[in-house]
Amino acid sequence: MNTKILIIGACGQIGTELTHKLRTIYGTENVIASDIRKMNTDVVNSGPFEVVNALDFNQIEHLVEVHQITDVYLMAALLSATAEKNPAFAWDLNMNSLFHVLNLAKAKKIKKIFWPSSIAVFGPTTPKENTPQYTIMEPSTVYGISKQAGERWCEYYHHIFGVDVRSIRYPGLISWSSPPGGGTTDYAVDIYYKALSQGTYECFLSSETKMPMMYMDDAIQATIDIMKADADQIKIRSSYNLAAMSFTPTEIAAEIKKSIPDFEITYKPDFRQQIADSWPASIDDSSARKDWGWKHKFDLTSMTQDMLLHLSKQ
Ligand code: VAH
Repeated sequence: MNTKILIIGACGQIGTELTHKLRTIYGTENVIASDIRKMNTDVVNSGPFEVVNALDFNQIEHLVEVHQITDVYLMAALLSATAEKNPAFAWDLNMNSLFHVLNLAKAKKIKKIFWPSSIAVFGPTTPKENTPQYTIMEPSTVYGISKQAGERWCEYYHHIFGVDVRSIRYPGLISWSSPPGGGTTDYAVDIYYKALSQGTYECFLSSETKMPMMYMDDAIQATIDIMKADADQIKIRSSYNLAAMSFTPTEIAAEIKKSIPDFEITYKPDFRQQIADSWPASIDDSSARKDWGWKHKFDLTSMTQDMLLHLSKQ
Protein backbone atom coordinates (compact mmCIF):
# COMPACT_ATOMS: atom_id res chain seq x y z
CA MET A 1 0.00 0.00 0.00
CA ASN A 2 1.49 3.39 -0.92
CA THR A 3 2.07 6.04 1.72
CA LYS A 4 -0.92 8.31 2.38
CA ILE A 5 -0.20 11.03 4.95
CA LEU A 6 -2.46 13.07 7.26
CA ILE A 7 -0.86 16.11 8.91
CA ILE A 8 -2.86 17.35 11.91
CA GLY A 9 -1.87 20.96 12.70
CA ALA A 10 -0.67 21.65 9.15
CA CYS A 11 -1.06 25.42 9.53
CA GLY A 12 1.35 25.69 12.46
CA GLN A 13 5.02 26.73 12.57
CA ILE A 14 6.33 23.23 11.69
CA GLY A 15 3.20 22.02 9.88
CA THR A 16 3.33 24.63 7.11
CA GLU A 17 6.85 23.71 5.96
CA LEU A 18 6.36 19.99 6.69
CA THR A 19 3.28 19.92 4.44
CA HIS A 20 5.18 21.40 1.49
CA LYS A 21 8.18 19.12 1.95
CA LEU A 22 6.06 15.95 2.28
CA ARG A 23 4.07 16.92 -0.83
CA THR A 24 7.27 17.22 -2.88
CA ILE A 25 8.38 13.79 -1.70
CA TYR A 26 5.13 11.77 -1.71
CA GLY A 27 3.02 13.73 -4.19
CA THR A 28 0.49 16.43 -3.40
CA GLU A 29 -2.55 14.14 -3.56
CA ASN A 30 -0.95 11.74 -1.04
CA VAL A 31 -0.59 14.39 1.68
CA ILE A 32 -3.81 15.56 3.36
CA ALA A 33 -3.23 18.76 5.35
CA SER A 34 -5.63 19.49 8.21
CA ASP A 35 -6.14 22.00 10.98
CA ILE A 36 -8.86 23.39 13.25
CA ARG A 37 -9.30 26.34 10.87
CA LYS A 38 -8.05 27.39 7.43
CA MET A 39 -5.30 29.50 8.98
CA ASN A 40 -2.72 29.38 6.19
CA THR A 41 -3.96 30.07 2.65
CA ASP A 42 -0.77 28.70 1.08
CA VAL A 43 -1.25 25.31 2.79
CA VAL A 44 -5.02 25.28 2.19
CA ASN A 45 -4.71 26.13 -1.52
CA SER A 46 -1.69 23.97 -2.40
CA GLY A 47 -3.35 20.56 -2.05
CA PRO A 48 -5.98 18.48 -0.20
CA PHE A 49 -7.06 20.24 3.02
CA GLU A 50 -9.58 19.20 5.70
CA VAL A 51 -10.86 21.11 8.72
CA VAL A 52 -10.50 18.80 11.73
CA ASN A 53 -10.50 19.19 15.50
CA ALA A 54 -7.52 17.26 16.90
CA LEU A 55 -9.66 16.53 19.97
CA ASP A 56 -12.45 14.86 17.98
CA PHE A 57 -11.61 11.14 17.61
CA ASN A 58 -14.52 10.46 15.24
CA GLN A 59 -13.45 13.29 12.88
CA ILE A 60 -9.86 11.95 12.74
CA GLU A 61 -11.02 8.34 12.32
CA HIS A 62 -13.35 9.42 9.47
CA LEU A 63 -10.51 11.23 7.63
CA VAL A 64 -8.24 8.19 8.06
CA GLU A 65 -10.90 5.92 6.52
CA VAL A 66 -11.98 8.28 3.70
CA HIS A 67 -8.41 9.01 2.60
CA GLN A 68 -6.97 5.55 3.46
CA ILE A 69 -4.28 7.19 5.58
CA THR A 70 -1.16 5.14 6.48
CA ASP A 71 0.95 7.76 8.30
CA VAL A 72 -0.15 10.54 10.71
CA TYR A 73 2.05 13.52 11.66
CA LEU A 74 0.43 15.03 14.77
CA MET A 75 1.73 18.60 14.92
CA ALA A 76 -1.10 20.27 16.84
CA ALA A 77 -0.16 21.53 20.33
CA LEU A 78 -0.07 24.56 22.59
CA LEU A 79 3.55 25.74 22.99
CA SER A 80 5.24 26.75 26.23
CA ALA A 81 4.24 30.39 26.74
CA THR A 82 0.65 29.92 25.57
CA ALA A 83 0.25 26.75 27.62
CA GLU A 84 1.15 28.62 30.83
CA LYS A 85 -1.87 30.85 30.23
CA ASN A 86 -4.20 27.91 29.45
CA PRO A 87 -2.97 24.91 31.49
CA ALA A 88 -6.16 22.80 31.36
CA PHE A 89 -6.70 23.26 27.62
CA ALA A 90 -3.00 22.74 26.91
CA TRP A 91 -3.05 19.41 28.78
CA ASP A 92 -6.28 18.40 27.01
CA LEU A 93 -5.06 19.28 23.51
CA ASN A 94 -1.47 18.04 23.87
CA MET A 95 -2.45 14.72 25.50
CA ASN A 96 -5.84 13.68 24.13
CA SER A 97 -4.91 14.38 20.51
CA LEU A 98 -1.97 11.99 21.04
CA PHE A 99 -4.20 9.30 22.58
CA HIS A 100 -6.57 9.52 19.60
CA VAL A 101 -3.77 8.88 17.11
CA LEU A 102 -2.06 6.20 19.25
CA ASN A 103 -5.40 4.36 19.58
CA LEU A 104 -5.97 4.47 15.81
CA ALA A 105 -2.56 2.81 15.40
CA LYS A 106 -3.33 0.30 18.16
CA ALA A 107 -6.51 -0.61 16.21
CA LYS A 108 -4.32 -1.07 13.11
CA LYS A 109 -6.18 1.72 11.25
CA ILE A 110 -2.87 3.53 10.58
CA LYS A 111 0.68 2.20 10.28
CA LYS A 112 3.02 4.92 11.50
CA ILE A 113 2.94 8.07 13.67
CA PHE A 114 5.23 11.07 14.05
CA TRP A 115 4.76 13.01 17.28
CA PRO A 116 6.90 16.05 18.24
CA SER A 117 8.41 16.30 21.68
CA SER A 118 10.67 19.12 22.86
CA ILE A 119 13.73 19.97 24.91
CA ALA A 120 11.05 21.42 27.21
CA VAL A 121 10.83 17.90 28.74
CA PHE A 122 13.98 18.88 30.67
CA GLY A 123 13.73 21.08 33.76
CA PRO A 124 15.80 23.15 36.23
CA THR A 125 17.43 20.03 37.78
CA THR A 126 18.60 18.68 34.40
CA PRO A 127 22.34 19.06 33.58
CA LYS A 128 22.37 22.25 31.48
CA GLU A 129 25.28 21.70 29.11
CA ASN A 130 25.34 18.85 26.58
CA THR A 131 22.16 17.43 28.13
CA PRO A 132 22.23 13.63 27.69
CA GLN A 133 19.53 11.51 26.03
CA TYR A 134 18.84 9.87 29.40
CA THR A 135 18.97 12.17 32.44
CA ILE A 136 16.94 13.90 35.16
CA MET A 137 13.68 15.23 33.72
CA GLU A 138 11.59 17.43 36.03
CA PRO A 139 9.89 19.84 33.62
CA SER A 140 8.43 22.90 35.32
CA THR A 141 6.12 24.06 32.51
CA VAL A 142 2.67 22.80 31.50
CA TYR A 143 4.01 22.25 27.99
CA GLY A 144 7.07 20.32 29.23
CA ILE A 145 4.95 18.15 31.54
CA SER A 146 2.63 17.27 28.64
CA LYS A 147 5.58 16.41 26.39
CA GLN A 148 7.22 14.26 29.07
CA ALA A 149 3.94 12.39 29.67
CA GLY A 150 3.43 12.03 25.93
CA GLU A 151 6.89 10.46 25.54
CA ARG A 152 6.03 7.88 28.22
CA TRP A 153 2.78 6.98 26.42
CA CYS A 154 4.52 6.70 23.03
CA GLU A 155 7.04 4.24 24.49
CA TYR A 156 4.25 2.33 26.28
CA TYR A 157 2.10 1.98 23.11
CA HIS A 158 5.15 0.80 21.17
CA HIS A 159 6.24 -1.84 23.69
CA ILE A 160 2.75 -3.08 24.66
CA PHE A 161 0.78 -2.73 21.39
CA GLY A 162 3.58 -2.62 18.80
CA VAL A 163 2.63 0.88 17.62
CA ASP A 164 5.26 2.37 15.28
CA VAL A 165 5.39 5.89 16.77
CA ARG A 166 8.53 8.00 16.29
CA SER A 167 9.43 11.23 18.07
CA ILE A 168 12.01 14.02 18.21
CA ARG A 169 12.74 16.47 21.05
CA TYR A 170 12.87 19.62 18.90
CA PRO A 171 14.95 22.54 20.19
CA GLY A 172 13.78 26.09 19.49
CA LEU A 173 12.87 26.26 15.80
CA ILE A 174 13.36 29.25 13.55
CA SER A 175 11.58 29.70 10.22
CA TRP A 176 10.54 32.49 7.86
CA SER A 177 7.38 30.91 6.44
CA SER A 178 5.16 31.34 9.50
CA PRO A 179 5.09 34.03 12.21
CA PRO A 180 6.10 33.26 15.83
CA GLY A 181 3.57 30.98 17.57
CA GLY A 182 3.58 31.36 21.35
CA GLY A 183 6.93 29.72 22.08
CA THR A 184 9.58 30.95 24.48
CA THR A 185 12.25 30.47 21.81
CA ASP A 186 10.20 32.51 19.34
CA TYR A 187 12.18 35.64 20.18
CA ALA A 188 14.71 34.15 17.74
CA VAL A 189 12.06 34.27 14.99
CA ASP A 190 10.57 37.68 15.84
CA ILE A 191 13.99 39.35 15.98
CA TYR A 192 14.48 38.85 12.23
CA TYR A 193 11.04 40.28 11.39
CA LYS A 194 11.65 43.34 13.60
CA ALA A 195 15.26 43.85 12.44
CA LEU A 196 13.96 44.23 8.87
CA SER A 197 10.75 46.16 9.66
CA GLN A 198 11.91 48.45 12.51
CA GLY A 199 15.68 48.12 12.83
CA THR A 200 15.21 47.47 16.57
CA TYR A 201 13.99 44.59 18.73
CA GLU A 202 12.94 44.51 22.39
CA CYS A 203 13.85 40.99 23.56
CA PHE A 204 11.66 39.32 26.21
CA LEU A 205 14.68 37.32 27.47
CA SER A 206 17.94 38.53 29.02
CA SER A 207 20.98 38.98 26.80
CA GLU A 208 22.93 35.88 27.88
CA THR A 209 20.02 33.36 27.80
CA LYS A 210 21.60 30.47 25.90
CA MET A 211 19.20 27.91 24.38
CA PRO A 212 19.40 25.03 21.89
CA MET A 213 18.12 26.15 18.48
CA MET A 214 17.69 24.81 14.95
CA TYR A 215 16.75 26.17 11.52
CA MET A 216 13.42 24.81 10.30
CA ASP A 217 15.01 23.26 7.18
CA ASP A 218 17.08 21.00 9.44
CA ALA A 219 14.08 20.16 11.66
CA ILE A 220 11.98 19.17 8.64
CA GLN A 221 14.81 17.02 7.25
CA ALA A 222 15.16 15.27 10.62
CA THR A 223 11.40 14.60 10.67
CA ILE A 224 11.51 13.11 7.17
CA ASP A 225 14.63 11.05 8.01
CA ILE A 226 13.30 9.51 11.23
CA MET A 227 10.05 8.51 9.49
CA LYS A 228 11.92 7.01 6.51
CA ALA A 229 14.31 5.02 8.70
CA ASP A 230 13.81 1.25 9.03
CA ALA A 231 11.88 0.41 12.20
CA ASP A 232 14.84 -1.49 13.65
CA GLN A 233 17.00 1.65 13.42
CA ILE A 234 14.66 3.43 15.88
CA LYS A 235 16.09 2.23 19.17
CA ILE A 236 14.45 4.97 21.27
CA ARG A 237 10.65 5.04 21.31
CA SER A 238 10.17 7.85 23.85
CA SER A 239 11.81 10.67 21.90
CA TYR A 240 15.24 11.51 20.44
CA ASN A 241 17.34 14.47 21.57
CA LEU A 242 18.08 16.63 18.53
CA ALA A 243 20.37 19.66 18.24
CA ALA A 244 22.13 21.89 15.74
CA MET A 245 23.39 24.98 17.59
CA SER A 246 22.98 27.03 20.76
CA PHE A 247 23.11 30.80 21.00
CA THR A 248 22.17 33.79 23.15
CA PRO A 249 20.18 36.90 22.16
CA THR A 250 23.51 38.78 22.17
CA GLU A 251 24.96 36.33 19.63
CA ILE A 252 22.00 36.33 17.24
CA ALA A 253 21.83 40.14 17.38
CA ALA A 254 25.55 40.36 16.51
CA GLU A 255 24.98 38.02 13.55
CA ILE A 256 22.08 40.16 12.28
CA LYS A 257 24.22 43.32 12.64
CA LYS A 258 26.65 41.86 10.08
CA SER A 259 23.86 42.37 7.48
CA ILE A 260 21.99 45.27 9.15
CA PRO A 261 24.73 47.35 10.86
CA ASP A 262 22.30 49.82 12.45
CA PHE A 263 20.19 47.09 14.09
CA GLU A 264 19.76 47.62 17.85
CA ILE A 265 18.49 45.15 20.46
CA THR A 266 17.15 46.05 23.91
CA TYR A 267 16.15 43.69 26.72
CA LYS A 268 12.97 43.54 28.82
CA PRO A 269 12.69 40.04 30.31
CA ASP A 270 9.14 38.87 31.11
CA PHE A 271 7.53 35.63 32.45
CA ARG A 272 9.18 33.67 29.66
CA GLN A 273 12.62 34.21 31.25
CA GLN A 274 11.72 31.69 33.97
CA ILE A 275 10.67 29.16 31.31
CA ALA A 276 13.92 29.66 29.36
CA ASP A 277 16.01 29.37 32.55
CA SER A 278 14.46 25.95 33.23
CA TRP A 279 15.66 24.51 29.91
CA PRO A 280 19.09 23.18 28.83
CA ALA A 281 21.67 25.43 27.19
CA SER A 282 22.96 22.70 24.85
CA ILE A 283 21.94 19.15 23.90
CA ASP A 284 23.79 15.85 23.24
CA ASP A 285 22.06 14.34 20.20
CA SER A 286 24.58 11.54 19.56
CA SER A 287 21.86 8.84 19.73
CA ALA A 288 19.99 10.34 16.75
CA ARG A 289 23.26 10.71 14.81
CA LYS A 290 24.17 7.09 15.54
CA ASP A 291 20.78 5.37 15.14
CA TRP A 292 19.36 7.02 12.01
CA GLY A 293 22.12 9.22 10.58
CA TRP A 294 20.98 12.63 11.77
CA LYS A 295 23.23 15.59 10.89
CA HIS A 296 22.39 19.27 10.78
CA LYS A 297 23.34 21.66 7.93
CA PHE A 298 22.63 25.20 9.20
CA ASP A 299 24.61 27.20 11.74
CA LEU A 300 23.82 30.71 13.06
CA THR A 301 25.55 32.45 10.14
CA SER A 302 23.91 30.44 7.32
CA MET A 303 20.52 30.51 9.07
CA THR A 304 20.67 34.31 9.47
CA GLN A 305 21.59 34.80 5.81
CA ASP A 306 18.71 32.53 4.69
CA MET A 307 16.18 34.13 7.06
CA LEU A 308 17.00 37.70 6.02
CA LEU A 309 17.02 36.71 2.33
CA HIS A 310 13.53 35.15 2.47
CA LEU A 311 11.97 37.74 4.81
CA SER A 312 13.25 40.68 2.76
CA LYS A 313 11.44 39.20 -0.26
CA GLN A 314 8.09 39.04 1.63
C1 VAH B 1 8.56 26.69 22.67
N1 VAH B 1 9.34 26.56 20.37
O1 VAH B 1 9.28 27.67 22.80
C2 VAH B 1 8.85 25.76 21.48
C3 VAH B 1 9.91 24.74 21.81
C4 VAH B 1 12.03 24.21 23.01
C5 VAH B 1 10.98 25.21 22.75
O2 VAH B 1 9.35 23.57 22.25
O3 VAH B 1 7.64 26.45 23.41
